[in-house]
Amino acid sequence: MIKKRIDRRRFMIRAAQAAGLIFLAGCDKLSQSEWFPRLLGSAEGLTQRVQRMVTPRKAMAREYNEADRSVVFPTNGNVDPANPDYQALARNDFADWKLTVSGLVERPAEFSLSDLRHLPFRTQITRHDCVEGWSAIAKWKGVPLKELLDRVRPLPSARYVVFYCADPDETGQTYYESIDFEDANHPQTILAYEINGQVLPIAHGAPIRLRLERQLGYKMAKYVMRIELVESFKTIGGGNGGYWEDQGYEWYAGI
Ligand SMILES: Nc1nc2c(c(=O)[nH]1)N[C@H]1C(S)=C(S)[C@@H](COP(=O)(O)O)O[C@H]1N2
Ligand SMILES: [Mo]
Repeated sequence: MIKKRIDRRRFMIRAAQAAGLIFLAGCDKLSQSEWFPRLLGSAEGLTQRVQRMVTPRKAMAREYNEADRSVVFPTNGNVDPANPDYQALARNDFADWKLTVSGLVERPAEFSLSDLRHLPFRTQITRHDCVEGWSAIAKWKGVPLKELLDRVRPLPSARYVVFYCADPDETGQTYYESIDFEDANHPQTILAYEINGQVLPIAHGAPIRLRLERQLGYKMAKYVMRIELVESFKTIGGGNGGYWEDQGYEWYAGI
C-alpha cells in the first residue's frame, strides 16, 4: 500500500517534470502544495494528457522473451459468444467470416481470415494487464491495424476506430470498443489471429482480437466482427466509447 503511494507520488512528480511544471520548487514542496494534487488528480482527460507527457503515446510497450511466457494465460469476460450467427461461423472454422471495414473511409472493404493472414504480420511477446488484478505474458501474431487502414484510406474527418464484437451480455448489450488514430497506427496495435503459435481459440477471441499493448485488457476487443471509422462515438452504444466505458470505466486505459 505504501509502496503504491510512493509509486503514485513518483509518477506525479515525473508527470509534473514532463509538463514543465517544476522550475525552482523542490519536489517535496511542490507535492505538498495545495494545487498540485488538484492539478493532477482530477478529470480523465487530464490523466490522459499527463500520461502522454510521461510516456509518449508512440513509445513501444515492453516486449519479452519466449521464456517469459506465462504457463497459463487466463481467459476473461465472455469466452463463448451467445450468438447463433457467431456459432455458425465458428462451426466452419470462420471460413465464411468476413471483417467489414467501413464508415469514414474512401474505400470500404471486406477481409476474410485468409486475406488477413496474407497481409504483412507482426509477432510480439507482451504482458496483458486486466483491471481485475491479473497479468499474463503471451506471444501474439496478427496483422497491424495500420495495414488495414492504409487499404481503406480514412477520410480526414475520421477520428476513432470502433470495434464491434459478436458477444452479447445477459441483457443483450453487445461488446464494443474504440481507440483513436494515434493508437490505431501504433506498430504494436494488431488484429491477432494466433496466440503462442496456435490458432486463436474461441475463449481468447477467435477469429481475431485486438491487441493494444499500451492499454488495459478490457480495451482489447475479442470476437471482432466489424470495424467502423467515425468522427465521434457519442451515438454508439451508451456513448462512452466501449462496453465497460458505458459502465464507468475510463475510455483511455493507459498502463
Ligand atoms: N468481445 C469481448 N472482448 C473482450 C472481453 C469480453 O468480454 N468480450 N473482455 C475483455 C477483458 S476485461 C479482458 S481482460 C480481455 C481478456 O482476454 P482473454 O480472455 O484472451 O484473456 O478481453 C477483453 N476483451
Ligand atoms: Mo479485463
